[in-house]
Amino acid sequence: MSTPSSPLSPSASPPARSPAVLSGRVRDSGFFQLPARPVFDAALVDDVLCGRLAGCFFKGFVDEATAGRIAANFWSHPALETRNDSVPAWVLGTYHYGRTLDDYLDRAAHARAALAGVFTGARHVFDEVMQALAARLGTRGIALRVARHGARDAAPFVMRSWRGSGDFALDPHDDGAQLRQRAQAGFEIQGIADEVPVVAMNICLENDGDGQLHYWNVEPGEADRRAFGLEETGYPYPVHALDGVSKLVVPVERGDVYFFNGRLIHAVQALGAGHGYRSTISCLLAFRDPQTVIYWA
Ligand SMILES: O=C(O)CCC(=O)C(=O)O
Repeated sequence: MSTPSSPLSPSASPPARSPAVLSGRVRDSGFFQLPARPVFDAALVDDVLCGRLAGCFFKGFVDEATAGRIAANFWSHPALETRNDSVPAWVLGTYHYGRTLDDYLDRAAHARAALAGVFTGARHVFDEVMQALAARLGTRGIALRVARHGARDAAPFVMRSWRGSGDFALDPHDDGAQLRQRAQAGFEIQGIADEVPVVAMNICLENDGDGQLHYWNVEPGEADRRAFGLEETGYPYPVHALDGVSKLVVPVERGDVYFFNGRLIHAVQALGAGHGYRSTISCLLAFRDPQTVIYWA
């Protein structure tokens, strides 16, 4: 998640006459679950990618020493950036949201060395997750690869620490709208069909506050987003528009790796007064076609 800052980017402000309540697709209780497991299980992630399950958490995937080392590498990295826009965060690497395609791909190429640097002296936990998932998908003849545009690769992941100061460190949003940004026409993620889950993957390296994941059982479609003026951003939905929508609130702890269908509205709770940081490595994944899953940040 990130924020548009250029004139090419859409406005994140809802129109004056946005409806009181957000409408969208509501799922049954068999789907709308975020089970937690003690051991990584790529079969569950496969279920999320295929739309059989909303999401899943794997507790303690990253040991304390590794998490601490990656977090330290993040905070001391010379390429660490502070965002002061409507999605305040510290960021290492880049993201496609709100950028023109050329700008994003240039940044992705430049970010590669910085991203490798976060694993100095530590397990490469991102590769571990992707290799386990690739092995699982491979048994079904499905390839897993980074998204691309011609010969240029997308950013494989981004590391960030949210620092919003209201009720949420990251406001309610959906991850589907960003596949429709006009400034990225032709990027292969734009070919992902509307009914295909867009799966957010997060690895939590530190969280010394609240920072729970709030996950609402509503998936806005294009018309629902349009009613709030959020066609290309999916961000931010006003909290009052989610009144009465059923919601899961799930603790996120250092060491967790978790996946969820980002087409449903979600947010990150504020850390709470006096608390420090909640830092994650993150990317999005989706079936591009029946034989290929792609990922990008
Ligand atoms: O940090 C999280 O748990 C969720 C992040 C998120 O919603 C996003 O990047 O769009």
